[in-house]
Amino acid sequence: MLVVGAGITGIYQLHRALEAGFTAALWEAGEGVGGTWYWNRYPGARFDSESYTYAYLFSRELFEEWQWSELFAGQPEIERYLNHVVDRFDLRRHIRLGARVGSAVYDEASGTWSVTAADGATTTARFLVAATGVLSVPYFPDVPGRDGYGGESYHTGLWPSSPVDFRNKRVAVIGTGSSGVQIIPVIADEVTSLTVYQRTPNWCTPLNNAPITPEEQARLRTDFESIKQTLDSSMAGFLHQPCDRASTEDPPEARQRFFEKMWNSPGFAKLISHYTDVMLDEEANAEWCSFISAKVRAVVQDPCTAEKLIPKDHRFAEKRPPFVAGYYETYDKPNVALVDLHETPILRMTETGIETAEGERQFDIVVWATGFDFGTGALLRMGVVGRSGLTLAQYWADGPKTFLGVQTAGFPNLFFPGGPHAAAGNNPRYNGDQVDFVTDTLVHARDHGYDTIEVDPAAERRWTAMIDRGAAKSTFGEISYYFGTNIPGKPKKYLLNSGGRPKLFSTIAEVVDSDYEPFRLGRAASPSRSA
Ligand code: N01
Repeated sequence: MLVVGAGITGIYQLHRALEAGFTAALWEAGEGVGGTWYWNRYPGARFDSESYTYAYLFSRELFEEWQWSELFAGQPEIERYLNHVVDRFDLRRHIRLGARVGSAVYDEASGTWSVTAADGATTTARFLVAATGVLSVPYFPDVPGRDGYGGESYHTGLWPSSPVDFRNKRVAVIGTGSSGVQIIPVIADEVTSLTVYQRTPNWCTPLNNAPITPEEQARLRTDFESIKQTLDSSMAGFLHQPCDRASTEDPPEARQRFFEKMWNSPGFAKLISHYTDVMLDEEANAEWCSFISAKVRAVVQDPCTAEKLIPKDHRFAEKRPPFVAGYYETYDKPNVALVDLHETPILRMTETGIETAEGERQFDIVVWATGFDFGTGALLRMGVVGRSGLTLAQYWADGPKTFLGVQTAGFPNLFFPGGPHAAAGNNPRYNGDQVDFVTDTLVHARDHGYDTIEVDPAAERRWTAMIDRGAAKSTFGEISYYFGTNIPGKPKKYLLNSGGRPKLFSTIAEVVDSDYEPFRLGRAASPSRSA
């Protein structure tokens, strides 16, 4: 097996493959392991899922020996953790760094994949597992003159490994998604001036991070089994428990108290443990949004700036909401300015800065916090060619088609856990479920003497239709990058599994019960047949 990508999913896939007795190697484009947590090393990058719920759960010893310092760990600690896992399970000798896959071509006669990296290295694998992630291709908007800008320029998702010196610099940050709102408050005090270029404000609520106390560390170790059980079975892969009532069941004063409780709750509790109607009912959502707006107005002293920071075009959770620490407070600092791109759009980059309708501002550093080509970006850049010369780019020209978000018809022995049609929740939990399924499927094939496996097109059609039907009912709107709408020219298709984790679980159970009926198992150089 060749695994591509040494992020959370790829590392786990490599471990599971070796444990199951496969010969396995992993190629990674970066010069270190960690995937998202290697590339996104910008100041302020951190988890917004609780550290121990995002970490691996396959080894109790690992869980017990690694003590997270904070409820929501920062990027350096996460990168250290992933390096620890790689060494702890003796995976490093199977990993080749600096190997960006540029071509992967299926050979029907042998049932294998020929894989070539950008540096010319080649290998052949029977099974190719692209653990290339969903947020791994940074997006730079096509701003005229971008290449002619002469200052320092960084994308949050491609951050250099040597620290960027922000001291005494005039800095621009473009974009106010989860990455932008993390970096902005962290660099504001270091820089001479910070100008934030915001197109769409987000509903930002506090992350409420805290150190993990020694008592809490001890409790986590004792509770490992119950934590694991909850995380393995919960709908979105979190420990947060759903609320037992709708907002309409509480009188107005009690609602305000509950909103305050939500405001002070950690991270995603604000989605999962909120009133049952807040994500579904427009009025309930609007009342929660009014509560957040009042918080913003109370913090941001300049009323004009406060209004610009309050979303007017989308509900809470219509886009993936970011969680923040000291974000709104940043705009009260005298060296920080907000440029509303709806009022004054960017016209072009100059050699020294950014020109909008209000004129040019000069910068030493421009930070692009402008997001990613979500879901399909990395897979479509891997030069994947399946059976009969069909490219993945051709097959997915109108959007991804998958079964369980792990395989696509016409591309035998290729799997992509953690790719399009994957998680809608705490990613490592969902992606781990997919890795387990892929590994178990390959063990099943091996045990029955098969060496090719390919999903039946009918099963793929059913799964993809289920995703499209569910997308219409999703909390996320078409304004969200989950529909691919942030990338010009990308097909507007829902890129998560709209059936969620329960649908993944129930379909996997059906697959196993039916003896892998939705897959065609075969022997290379022999006609494929249904199992
Ligand atoms: O990217 P985004 P991100 N001119 O796409 C703006 C995860 N994550 O890197 O909204 C000007 O959310 C764009 O504006 P608009 C998390 O899943 C997690 O911030 O399109 N601006 C938007 O403001 C997250 O959702 C953590 O109008 C332009 C921003 O760029 C995902 O990564 C931390 C523009 C892009 O926001 C992506 O977050 C960080 C243009 N032409 C990230 N084009 C955790 O806490 C785009 N923008 C775990």
